[in-house]
Amino acid sequence: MLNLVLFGPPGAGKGTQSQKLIEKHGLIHLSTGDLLRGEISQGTELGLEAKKLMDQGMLVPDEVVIGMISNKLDANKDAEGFIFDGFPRTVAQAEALDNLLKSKAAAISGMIALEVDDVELERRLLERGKESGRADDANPEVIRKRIKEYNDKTAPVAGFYKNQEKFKSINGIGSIDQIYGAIDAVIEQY
Ligand code: B4P
Repeated sequence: MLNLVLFGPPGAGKGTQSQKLIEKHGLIHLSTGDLLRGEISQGTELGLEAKKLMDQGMLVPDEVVIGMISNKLDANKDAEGFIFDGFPRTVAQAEALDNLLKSKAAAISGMIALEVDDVELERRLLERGKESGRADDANPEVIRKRIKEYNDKTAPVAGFYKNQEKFKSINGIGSIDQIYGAIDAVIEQY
């Protein structure tokens, strides 16, 4: 099984690159951001609670996203592998993911981190916000809050995978195809 964590700050290109990777490698794409937006659009209780936090640029509680991922793993028992996009976002989520995979005799193959500076992140997200209708992309203050949440709570997740010698970082600035090529070169080594 190939189980990849695509890592990076908001707007780094995780969702964009995931789309290209699933086409080539036949993996199941698990984006907690997409799953949460699905709950919001269906108007579920979970979605209503998550929306309040997401609109302020804050992370949703660990137990909510861990539960969603656990359900998706159970629903895709025969998958050849997964791309985890936007998950894990805290060390507690990373520990939970390791345990979930262990219980299925599987493990993370590696984490690939996309490195992009804050100025470029803000530019990309504001650009997307003009068309996406996403409240969290429309407001520079909310974008800065998301980047702060990333630095405070998510950046330490890199250390978790470095300790397991599963961490690789890539320059996330350049054309989408260039970056995809660099990611694919890392995947070839797994
Ligand atoms: P996500 O949906 O994960 O949102 P994101 O980080 O903004 O997405 P991503 O990084 O994939 O965007 P992409 O680069 O593809 O999360 C949203 C919210 O959900 C979080 O703030 C949080 O509240 C909540 N949440 C999600 N998961 C959670 C978890 N595990 N725990 C707790 N809370 C959670 O795209 C950005 C833009 O850049 C696009 O417009 C794209 O076209 C553009 N772009 C991409 N690559 C480019 C390139 N190379 N050059 C120029 N532009 C590029």
